[in-house]
Amino acid sequence: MLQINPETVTPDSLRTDIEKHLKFSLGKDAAHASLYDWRIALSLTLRDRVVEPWFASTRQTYEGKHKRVYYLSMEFLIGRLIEDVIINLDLEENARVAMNALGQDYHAVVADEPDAALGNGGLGRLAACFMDSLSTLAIPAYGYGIRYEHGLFEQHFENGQQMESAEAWLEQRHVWEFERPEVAYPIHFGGHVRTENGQASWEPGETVVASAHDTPTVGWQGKWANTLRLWAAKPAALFDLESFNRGDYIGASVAESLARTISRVLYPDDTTEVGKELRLKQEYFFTAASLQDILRRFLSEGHALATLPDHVAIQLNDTHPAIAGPELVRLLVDVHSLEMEPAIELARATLNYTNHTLLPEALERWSEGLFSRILPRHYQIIQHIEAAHFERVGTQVRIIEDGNVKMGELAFIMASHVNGVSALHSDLVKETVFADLNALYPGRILNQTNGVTPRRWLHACNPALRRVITDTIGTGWQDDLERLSELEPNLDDTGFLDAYDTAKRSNKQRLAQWLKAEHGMSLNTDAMFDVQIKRIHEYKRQHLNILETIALWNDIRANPDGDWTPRVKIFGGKAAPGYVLAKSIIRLINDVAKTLNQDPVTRDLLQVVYPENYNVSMAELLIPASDLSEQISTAGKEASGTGNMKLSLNGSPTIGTLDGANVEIRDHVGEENFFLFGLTASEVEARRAEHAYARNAIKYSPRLSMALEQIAAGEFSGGDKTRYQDVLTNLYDHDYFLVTCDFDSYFDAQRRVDAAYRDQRGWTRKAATNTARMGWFSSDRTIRGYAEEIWNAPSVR
Ligand code: KOT
Repeated sequence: MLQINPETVTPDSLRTDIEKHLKFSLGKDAAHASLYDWRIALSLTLRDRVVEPWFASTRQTYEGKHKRVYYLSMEFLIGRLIEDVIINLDLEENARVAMNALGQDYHAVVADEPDAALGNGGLGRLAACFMDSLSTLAIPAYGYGIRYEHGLFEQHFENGQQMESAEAWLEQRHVWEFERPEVAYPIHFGGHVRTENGQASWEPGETVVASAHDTPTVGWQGKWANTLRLWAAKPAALFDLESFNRGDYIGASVAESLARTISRVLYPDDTTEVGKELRLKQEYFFTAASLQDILRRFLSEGHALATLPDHVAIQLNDTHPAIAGPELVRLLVDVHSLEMEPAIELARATLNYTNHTLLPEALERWSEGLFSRILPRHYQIIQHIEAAHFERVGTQVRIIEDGNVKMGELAFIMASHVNGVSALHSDLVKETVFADLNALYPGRILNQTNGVTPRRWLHACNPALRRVITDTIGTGWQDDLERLSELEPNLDDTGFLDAYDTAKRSNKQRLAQWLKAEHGMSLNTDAMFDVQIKRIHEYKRQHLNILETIALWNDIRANPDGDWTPRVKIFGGKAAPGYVLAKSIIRLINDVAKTLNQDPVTRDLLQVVYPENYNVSMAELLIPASDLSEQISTAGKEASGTGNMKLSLNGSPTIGTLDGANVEIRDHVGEENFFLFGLTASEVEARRAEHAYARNAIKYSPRLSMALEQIAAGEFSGGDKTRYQDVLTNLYDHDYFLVTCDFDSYFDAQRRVDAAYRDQRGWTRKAATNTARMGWFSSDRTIRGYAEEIWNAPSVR
């Protein structure tokens, strides 16, 4: 394990190297350098300091023949990479001093880096937190994914409506990756399978090349660095010279552009319906490239194939890489000449699968027709896998059924361990989607409750609170987060609570300044900041929040001199571009914001803001400034949540349902520091069976009725009575997510929040107690769980 050489990280050495890079890597002199130039020069300087620990880690893994973990994920939602390096190498202060000495504003330089938005939300951000923890814990690991040319779309609002535009992070120089032109694998699609003497061989119709790009991911204090290897699609033959010579200039580059299409864009759907041919190709593309790479590395170390599971553990991040099962079998049988049955067993012993959602529309299935056309050999192998499974346990559960290939069943059957992402979710996985498979393979399903990296989600994003914590309990909590419990004895200490409160206030001011500068919004920083940040989805119920906002507005207007608790409701999040109802909810929030923020009677008491284009970097500003965390999903629908953990950790108590990891958060922080409301998961199921449950709930709730009637009357849409017809019809007649049934309970919980917040000292104590008791939710704890219970991959430390 490498120790950073302290001489290479002084402000002077940094400054010298920044100037050197500016001159020799960018060809600029300081007088003419732009913000961008300074940022690239600083980044190259920092990158130089990552390379040594990175090499040392790779060397140590090879020499020690350590087991490696491979995390296969369609998404890695990393955000700004410069931050990871600065945080983990502890270079913040020295980099600031160096940049200041060069006449540059350090914060502006860091903020100039575009977010790497190679993910939609929770699933992708979890993968990024896991990479941070794997390196911090010195577990040899590779993340494998796709190097999308365009990450998640950019959102802006026109008349309150979401508009999307292409994101283009790679238009700027991306200095954190190392291109590896020599690491390239052919990836085949289509064609047919020829069988001779019982030997199958795949004669593909189309081939592209997967080309590797490596980003070092350095852990806390730079003692270990793993690799994030992202694949870009390239044509097998760069250019069709024959067509070009014939004068067919467009035809000459068709193959190239078709091939590149595969890694062109991230699909913008988060737990919503997917199922396009290109998506299946993307999934196979990165999975097949990763498996070839894994086997090559494994065989280069001289191991026998039969020992694969002793040296390799592969984790499938949901079913997107579930084709890994049949692909690994294909490589073992067709390329390495193993028999089918032992190949299936070997593959299973190597693979594990994490389920991240129970929502039926997000459970992947491909039509047999499409699947067998794109991957004919894999279709055959899946039939073999299914036959082996029947042989073992009987025919109750099929992989291919009703004309579909079901990826959840495939992933389950081909995994040695299947895990859910919170205690409640894992129980529901056992009781619902995989009840039958759970009975056939008892013990295969286990739980690993999600976590978040405290380096980025406390230390880096919240310097004010970081200082209070370190002043109180000393340093070392960043990689041992349970030490936050040492704050507990200070929870009644006036000095500590004052300092905690001051930190929160300064974070609120920082956010207000940023919102003013970037979005032209003015916030009352004395008000409670009530934050709901996440993808827009019916099950997350942003519409429950906005309905409560309307009802509160009505109450305030009826009694303007009442003892109200001033609030700013802050929303952030994107909707999948094809998700019509989610987009209506966005527009409704913006319409309500416009109306309320103009009301002279109420606007100092209740304000609604919705800055556009929520992303990781915006989350890093919002989370430390939040007073109240909205986690209000329909019970049973949010697999875990991780925003809930980040907010609570940063001193923002939760108002929430008993859903996902909320349940465990409440157990940890204590019920008096959590505002619970709503139906439980089993009550939700029961209520849905009742006749006219939504209309009845509306009828017996005067506040809800009034809010819905105001929307219907066009009160927020300039008299347009039809604008929110879809939202209203949905609530009255379908309300699958029980917004109406939970409304009163939610409204009451919010009034309990109001009362609690008026006792400022009491509130600060609740907030600080949240911080003190959230140590368990570090992704280091989660990764230790995977390492011990799933991967059998110890730290090399
Ligand atoms: C599913 C299909 C396509 C794209 C994304 C998903 C997805 C995302 N499934 N689950 N998630 C979220 O994963 C997070 C990390 O485990 C959870 O905290 C969150 O509850 C899931 O909604």
